Amino acid sequence: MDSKKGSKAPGSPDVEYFFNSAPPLKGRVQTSQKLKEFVEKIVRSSESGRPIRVVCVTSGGTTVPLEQRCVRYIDNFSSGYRGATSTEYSCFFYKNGCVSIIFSNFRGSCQPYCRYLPHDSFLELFDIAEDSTIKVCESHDTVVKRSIKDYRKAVEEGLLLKIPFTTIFEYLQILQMVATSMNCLKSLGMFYLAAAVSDFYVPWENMVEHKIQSTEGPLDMRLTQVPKMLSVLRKDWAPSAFCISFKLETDPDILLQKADMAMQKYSMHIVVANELANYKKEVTVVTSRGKTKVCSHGKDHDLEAELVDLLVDRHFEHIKKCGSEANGA
Ligand code: 9Z3
Repeated sequence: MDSKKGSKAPGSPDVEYFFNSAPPLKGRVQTSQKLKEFVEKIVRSSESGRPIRVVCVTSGGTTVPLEQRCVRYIDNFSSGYRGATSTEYSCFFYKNGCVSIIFSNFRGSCQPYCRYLPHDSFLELFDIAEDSTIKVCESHDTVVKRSIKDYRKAVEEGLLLKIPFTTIFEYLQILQMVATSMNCLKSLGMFYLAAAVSDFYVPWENMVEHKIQSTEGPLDMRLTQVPKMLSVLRKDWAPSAFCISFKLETDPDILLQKADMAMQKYSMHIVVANELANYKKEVTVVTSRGKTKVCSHGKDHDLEAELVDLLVDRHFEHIKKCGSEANGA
């Protein structure tokens, strides 16, 4: 694909180049203000003797636009179910009130507190009553009430902040903002990076403005590597936070080896390895201490329950370890 301005992305992945050349994040000022208020409230509560853990959950795929006025894009596989479900279990295992979640998800992907809602369209969910008002069908009544109640409670009590993204540019700019604003929470912060992040992208300045025309023949395109932001997150953005990343592979023979590599290369505390063919049934939690399999026990059982339970324990150990290191123990 020809460069619009004739400039080239660097051959090697480059963090500075990625951020400098990315299109400015829409609503950056508002998002930054919301984040500031959310974190400040948590810091105030923690100072008054109620330490609150904060988990940043990322969820869903990320798109890579091929045109600036985007008609076509490359996508990564993810429904957002794992992130949304894990958000709910985090509130449960940390106990509501002692954790707040920053949920950054792909627009349109699964949302927390919605997984028991029927997948039918809204047209199936509601009825028109005799007096012409809209009411929820009786069969869905309980589940809708529960979802609304749980969701409103989480938002009103300041336990949940949602920040949506669509493109890889938005995702990484948001991750940087969230991480730097969580840095003040030190080890109380945790990152649960379940979003499926593209490894390749077209730099904005190399992207054609208008829709690519098929009349120009077959399309040759060179994609640039997305710089590995996990290292930057660990080293610069939030060095004391507890970091969990996910590794998705289709080849079971390389999965665990790749997860080990990711852990060492990006200094992750935990890598959760999963294989596309059975990712809902089984994951392997990889730590420096060893590997633990977490499995689902049947159709109606989410493995995220055990997974989050285990991760919450590990986060508490991390907080304790950082506390004793700070006290010179
Ligand atoms: C995952 O592996 C998630 O578990 C799934 C969840 C995307 C499989 P769903 O959203 O699926 O419940 O439908 N996320 C992968 C994260 C990722 O892209 N990791 C990169 C990699 O594998 C490293 S950052 O290379």
